[in-house]
Amino acid sequence: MTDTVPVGLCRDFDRLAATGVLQRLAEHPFDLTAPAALTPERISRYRSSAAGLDLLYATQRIDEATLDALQSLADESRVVEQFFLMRQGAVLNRIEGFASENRQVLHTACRDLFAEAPLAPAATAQARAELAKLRTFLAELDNGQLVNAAGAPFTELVHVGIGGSDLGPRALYLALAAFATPGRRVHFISNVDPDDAAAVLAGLDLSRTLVNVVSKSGTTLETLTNEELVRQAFVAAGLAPERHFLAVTGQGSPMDNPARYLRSFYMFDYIGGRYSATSMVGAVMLGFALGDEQVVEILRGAHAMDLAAAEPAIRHNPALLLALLGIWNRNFLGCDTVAVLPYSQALVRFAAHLQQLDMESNGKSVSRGGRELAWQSGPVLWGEPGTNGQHAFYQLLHQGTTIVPTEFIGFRQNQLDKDLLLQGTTSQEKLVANLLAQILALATGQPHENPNQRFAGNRPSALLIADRLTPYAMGALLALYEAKVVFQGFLWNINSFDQEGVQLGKKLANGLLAHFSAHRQNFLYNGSEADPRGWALLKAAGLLDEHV
Ligand code: G6Q
Repeated sequence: MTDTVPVGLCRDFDRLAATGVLQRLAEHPFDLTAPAALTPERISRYRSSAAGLDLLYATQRIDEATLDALQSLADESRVVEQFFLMRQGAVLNRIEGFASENRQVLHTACRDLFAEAPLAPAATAQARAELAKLRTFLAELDNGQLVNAAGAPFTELVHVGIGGSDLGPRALYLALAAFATPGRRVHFISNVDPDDAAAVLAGLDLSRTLVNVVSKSGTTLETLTNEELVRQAFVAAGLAPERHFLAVTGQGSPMDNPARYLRSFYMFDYIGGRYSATSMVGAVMLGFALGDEQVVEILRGAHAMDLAAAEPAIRHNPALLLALLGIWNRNFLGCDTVAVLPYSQALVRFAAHLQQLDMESNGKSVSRGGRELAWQSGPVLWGEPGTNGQHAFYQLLHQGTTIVPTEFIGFRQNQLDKDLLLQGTTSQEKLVANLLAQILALATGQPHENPNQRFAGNRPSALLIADRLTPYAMGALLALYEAKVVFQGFLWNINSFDQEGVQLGKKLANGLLAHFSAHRQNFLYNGSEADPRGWALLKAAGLLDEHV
């Protein structure tokens, strides 16, 4: 099935009846600082669960009337129906009436592997075939069939990619490094800054190193440059790159050249970069580090959340509920940013992944109908692990003039079995006590006669909590945020799957590079004629010799 989504489903946000209701409710949002606001009954009732994750949302500025209106908003925009059409393979990556991408959006097909009747059978068959290739490759590494020229096993893997080909995979690896196979290490090169590659390569035994080059397009400047840099390091060490380099790319891309690689894996047009962590883009590196069973666990967790996202009742669909609470805070309470604060050191790069996922998807100014938006779309998303953040920027969260809604992430147990009992409590207990204390402090505030010690409260937050950060839980968490972003895009009636906003900078960078190379070849080149502003900037920044 490759239908487009019926235009009738793409309703503009400002034309939905529920937006008017929500605007009226937002004149008097629920007051979390009122003495009887945060009752035990409210705290236990405002909880929604799926795939082993609980969403606690009593500390949002909502009541039953708000939730009912948010339900109407979801019903009116038929977001769950659109999500289902997406999973079936509808062409959602497009702008009606204008030249645009025109693609299906099928990252969910990578984890529909477990369904008896997958919703997009052709895409899931391709995902199955790639997973089977990966399993064969990993088995050959494990049983010693695939070794280096000296007969020694590969112990290191350098993952080379950028943007969607780096952030999600890297966040997942760091989140799950506690489950890594002993003796295997993963390193990442993404930035075209040569110091990034140099720092990674320093001290690596290249003879035992695999290099996983990941680029869907096979044309990305940073990745191709870094691949070449690393290839040259192998050649200089007397090693044959084709015995060490792996490729993950789109079929038919310039990188689709199996003779240059030990193995080639594919990802497909219908999976966007920032949604690709559960395709081969993440799976090859994660399979090397964690083994294929853990990769399957990640996919299982993600699949469970994809299924849960099909629930139309918002109170029973955490991904949709989180999306709607975000819209309440953004469009009706006027909050410009959202902070994601994981109380788990392993999630150190998760906010960086979500920055891309959310802001590249929903940082848009035109609707799917090509109309300039008359409403706000995606907020600025940022975050850092707690408790570190508490000792840094939480001052602003509690007492700043900007209200920042927060999404806390926590776990009941830590990943490893090491902990310390000190002064009657474990470190894990200290961590979660701090998390819950922040939630209460932000919501209820603290009156004080000294204005400098006053906390206004009414700062909304939500908590996502699971038992332990396992591969399954990580898959569920990743898919929850993917679904949240997609739901918000549907609600705002924007295309969450293109990224035209990154093109202009790329084009101008290529123009500036032309100055450098022409300048290198011909000392008399006068670039000011070709591009006076770029030329002037290069000179003002001291990047070209003054006398040229
Ligand atoms: C993500 C974007 C972008 C992309 C990178 C890398 O959704 O499309 O971040 O992932 O530009 O692209 P390649 O994988 O094609 O190298």
